[in-house]
Amino acid sequence: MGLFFLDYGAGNVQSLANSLKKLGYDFQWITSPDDFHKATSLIFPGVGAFESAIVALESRGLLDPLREYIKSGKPYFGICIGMQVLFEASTESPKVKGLGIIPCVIDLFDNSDKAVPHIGWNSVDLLDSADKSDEGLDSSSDYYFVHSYRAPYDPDNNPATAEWAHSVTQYGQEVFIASVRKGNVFGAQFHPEKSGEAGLKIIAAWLGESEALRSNAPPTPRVSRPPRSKDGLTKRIVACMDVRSNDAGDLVVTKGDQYDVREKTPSAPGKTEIGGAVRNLGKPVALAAKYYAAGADELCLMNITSFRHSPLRDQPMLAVVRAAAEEVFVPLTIGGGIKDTTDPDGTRRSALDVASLYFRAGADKVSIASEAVYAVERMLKNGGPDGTSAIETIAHAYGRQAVVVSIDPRRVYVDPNYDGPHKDELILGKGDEEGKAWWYQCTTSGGRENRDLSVVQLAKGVEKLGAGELVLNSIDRDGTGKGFDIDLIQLVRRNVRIPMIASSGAGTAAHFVEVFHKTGVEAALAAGIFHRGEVGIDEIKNAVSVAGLNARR
Ligand code: 1PR
Repeated sequence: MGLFFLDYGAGNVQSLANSLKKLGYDFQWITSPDDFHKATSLIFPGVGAFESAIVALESRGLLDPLREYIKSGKPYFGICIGMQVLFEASTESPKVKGLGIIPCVIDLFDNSDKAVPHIGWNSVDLLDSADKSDEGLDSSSDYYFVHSYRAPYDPDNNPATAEWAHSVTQYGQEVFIASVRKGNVFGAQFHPEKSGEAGLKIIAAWLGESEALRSNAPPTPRVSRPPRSKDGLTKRIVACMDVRSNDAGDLVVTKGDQYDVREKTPSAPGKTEIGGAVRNLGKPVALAAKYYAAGADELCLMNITSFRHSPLRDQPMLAVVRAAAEEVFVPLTIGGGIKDTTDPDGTRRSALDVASLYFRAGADKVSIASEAVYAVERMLKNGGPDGTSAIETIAHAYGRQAVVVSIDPRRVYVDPNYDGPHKDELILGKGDEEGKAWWYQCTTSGGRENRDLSVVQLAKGVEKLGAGELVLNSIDRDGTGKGFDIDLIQLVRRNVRIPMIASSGAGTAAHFVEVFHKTGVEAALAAGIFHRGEVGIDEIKNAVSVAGLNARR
């Protein structure tokens, strides 16, 4: 079978390649217009921005051959942007046009009642169709979505588009098209390659379906599907691995207390290192595979190693990402060192180049910490964004959903009558902390440097620059097991509309329920309790479900 992949040069196509490898299929890349003639099946796994995809296809002379291929009746499977390009256009990029095969314009989610982008695991409702093909989709499974723009499902006003709808999903009070299917065309807004075993089943079903079975059954009239009181988006449980080289030079997963990753006693008598040896909690790839099997909804690998000065020197970390991406089929975020760098041979690499290396290795999102602080400081000084920051350049190429900002704030205790510049963000302690007052200061370099920027200034600033999501750490709570810093998380939640991952301090399953109930964050992350085997991911999901919240099934 001539199975081909269309890669327009942006987006993480590696994940899908890994899925096919796992399922035992070989494929080739479309590199020139002629390849479309050789293809008997085509998958277009687009991730990122609509305009980047269309412009890249056009500049490589691939847009018209793609349209011809689809019209020829040969099997096509578009994922995310690979589905969206089938539409007329997207309000994301008014200057470019889509293929115009589906008569509808893709539009932005409304963020007045929910965080946008829509990131996470959501359920789908399969619609009845004349040919009865479910394409391996299952209404009792959840699938991974990551997008800000969607095709509305509106059979009353746009029946021609609704005819294409194969399944729908609800986010907030909006019902949108989750998959399309007609004749030789199948498309999914979600990412089967990142949707665990349920997603692999879809890919396997599509690859296994013979061409003869791709019927041209008459379109089925669609009925409206009014929004239900609650959508199916699940609260994500994220496992984070801080990775660095230990004193023997091996990359290990480590974990600090308030960001100090060394044992409290020296590694050997007479050793002169400050503190003891770097804590070694296991091998990154083995732990990633373990957390995937245990049901983690998402994984983070934070590169906190000391040699992340250049991508060339970062080959061991890239190898870790590559190997982890072959084992896990849920989203993988890579952080640490996403900035402009210079290789030892003098080659300059932009933050976008560095991020691209990670995306190519299998990362789905990159996480930026120190550079995000500097970018917001620059923006505040210059009075606006200038388009050059890592956040802006990476979001432009890969879409804002691929850019996470990791925030490392620390409490600054002040007099309760404090009247300084951060007085509007002052927290007055309650309970055990009665009588104390503090604000949250941003830091860089893993908490080593304090900056004159508050957590609210940073969060609002990176949202403006185009970040798609926040990981909100707390240096004070990190590794303590005392629970998430609810005051901090509520403060930031009130000030931004992008999704947030609460981090630092988880000690029990009840802490997850507390943070979801009290702050409404979309996801919560832990490290130490997982590495030490103290709390299971299933135990947390169970507690979340019992508390009446959605957890991935
Ligand atoms: O500044 O863009 O190069 O990114 C560096 C990244 O590395 C930042 O995201 C920063 O948070 C992280 N980092 C740097 N130094 C450390 C360290 O520990 N010495 N790790 C570090 C931060 C915090 C979380 C941790 C949670 C949950 N680790 O990642 O996983 O606090 O822990 P817990 O559940 O055990 O409480 P740049």
